[in-house]
Amino acid sequence: MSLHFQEERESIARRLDEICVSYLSNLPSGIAEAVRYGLKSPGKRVRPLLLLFAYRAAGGGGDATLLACAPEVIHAYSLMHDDLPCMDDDDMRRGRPAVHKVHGSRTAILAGVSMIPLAALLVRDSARAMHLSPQARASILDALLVAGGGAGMIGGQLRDLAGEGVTLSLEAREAIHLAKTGALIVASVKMGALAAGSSAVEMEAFERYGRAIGLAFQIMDDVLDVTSTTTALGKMTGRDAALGKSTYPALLGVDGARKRAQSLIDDGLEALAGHKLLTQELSQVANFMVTRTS
Ligand code: GRG
Repeated sequence: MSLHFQEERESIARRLDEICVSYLSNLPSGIAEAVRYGLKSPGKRVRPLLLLFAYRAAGGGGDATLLACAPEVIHAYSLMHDDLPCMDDDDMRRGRPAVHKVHGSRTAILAGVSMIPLAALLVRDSARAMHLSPQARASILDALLVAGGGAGMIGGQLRDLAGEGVTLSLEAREAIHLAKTGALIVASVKMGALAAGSSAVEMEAFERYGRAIGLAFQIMDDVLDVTSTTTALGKMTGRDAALGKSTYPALLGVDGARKRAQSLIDDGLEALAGHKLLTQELSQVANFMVTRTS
């Protein structure tokens, strides 16, 4: 994993620790353990970083780390469910046994479901601590819940599963990526911008950036599934081919997929630059998304 953004990752890790202490006490201990295991395993924390960096780029000056953990909680639950035998059936995640391999499938399902209201509670409490208006709080919650629902991540996952063993067009694959992975990435960027009080025009630029880098991120995920190893990636590789998925590398070749991802990153950066919203952080995190090795 890259050493970029170490300070921000540490502040997110501290917040995740606090969340595990303060928010899990009313769950049965077995479920709380599974949530802790899934949440604190070593992820890249791309979504919280994007939220924090968008917040700062939009002029936010407060502490947005608690809010930044909300999309990470939704992301962590989606990984726990994605790995289940009835979904992608993966034994390894983030270099460790998947949650269901340690805690069992029933506990992994219940723990994952408990993380959806947990994310909403984090939005409620962080909005209060940041003194956000009721309107801003409602828009932030809306962005997160819509992205995590049928029009976003869940719908994308369903269409991804339905696409196994079926030859899809590039457009169909792009729509799946944008929903399954892109929606939560766009939401993270938008949540940061909304918390900082961005105008409608700025929100459009942030959204274009989020869509471009979200799609590029999933394209590179598919590339790494072909080019990396299980040890380097911390999860099983070669899964897409085994499941018969029409991925970008399958449709464009590895080089073609990489070029497409890079041109999306360029487009995302241009969208922000056009509105004087492009910071070094947002540029670096976008580039990290296509150069990462795990
Ligand atoms: C079963 C109710 C129910 C819902 C399932 C499983 C699911 C909904 C959705 C999964 C969608 C999914 C897993 C999308 C993420 C794809 C992706 C790029 C994952 C890897 O993200 P990284 O690289 O991972 O940011 P780290 O480990 O760094 O956090």
